[in-house]
Amino acid sequence: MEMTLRWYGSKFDTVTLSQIRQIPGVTGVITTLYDTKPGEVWTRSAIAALKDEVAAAGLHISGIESVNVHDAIKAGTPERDFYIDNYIETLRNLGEADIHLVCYNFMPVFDWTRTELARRRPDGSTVLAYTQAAVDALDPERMFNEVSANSNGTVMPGWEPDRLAHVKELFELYSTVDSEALFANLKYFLERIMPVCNEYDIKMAIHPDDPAWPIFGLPRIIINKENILRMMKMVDDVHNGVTFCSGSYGTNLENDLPDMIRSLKGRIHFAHVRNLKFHSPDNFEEAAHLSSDGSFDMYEIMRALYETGFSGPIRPDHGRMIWDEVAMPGYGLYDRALGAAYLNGLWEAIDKSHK
Ligand code: DNO
Repeated sequence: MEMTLRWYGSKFDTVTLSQIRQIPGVTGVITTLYDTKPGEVWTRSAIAALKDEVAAAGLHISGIESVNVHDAIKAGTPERDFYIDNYIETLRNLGEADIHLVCYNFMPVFDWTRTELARRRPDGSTVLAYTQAAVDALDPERMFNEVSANSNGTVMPGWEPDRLAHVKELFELYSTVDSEALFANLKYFLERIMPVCNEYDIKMAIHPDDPAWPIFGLPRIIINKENILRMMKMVDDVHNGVTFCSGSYGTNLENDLPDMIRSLKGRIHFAHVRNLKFHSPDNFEEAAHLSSDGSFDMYEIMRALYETGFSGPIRPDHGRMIWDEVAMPGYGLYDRALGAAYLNGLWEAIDKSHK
């Protein structure tokens, strides 16, 4: 595996490349062209500039998170072929730039969803948290407003203000899309992009839906072992793979995370590893990465990745806000750096115990 950190680009991130360079064991970044909209083609010159900037800091691009999928593709509207052609062109341009990993998601309307961006924990840190009761009490528009108002002046991925303007239309777009239709639209998309992925050896890594169940009446399909195996089989190509995100699949306590990792052997191309602390099955918060701080056995998660021969990039995921840092919720420097060090420690111990 390669330890990496997510970086949103110098215009958007409070964390700098030179800070990332000093986290022990971190050699790459997972990045994006954050100001491109879903459906826009990523130009070769923009990709080259991003690559050069990262290289100048002594790091490299380990993968892209995300090339976002336009809602026309997810909803399967007549315009989808136009947007898929654009997506293919972006993939080709990334492949030409020697970039071989793309994380994306297939969640209708919303990306990941939390109901609190700064829940205080006993140690004084603040974390992202979720309660189903809060989602049930909110309408999506208010949710967008609250997220924008509480993101410390940053733009949260998936909660870009210009999406708010269209939230009603977006809901309308999906009014006839149930989970079977969403599966079919995903299959259509994957079948069309697989040739370019094969040509350039680009591994597509779908991110799970977070939380791993339908919200606001919208279908969600990348939620459990059964569905993800169905997806792997429906387009059975190694380039159709997975971002294994412990914090997203882990929102549903019925998901046995190490077992899921083992059953996806060879198809996990990217891993987000973080811990959650549950108060009840529908009230949880994002803990420090350590097993002892949350509800998951992080050693078993790392061991399953190790023993299935996982060789892709891994990144610590949402961190707590600690030491008075002001940053995008979940994406400060300090706690993610602690997370990277902890995950590297687990990996070293697992590696040595296997030798
Ligand atoms: C949240 C992230 C997600 C993820 C997308 C992938 O912190 O893990 O926003 O990047 O779902 O497209």
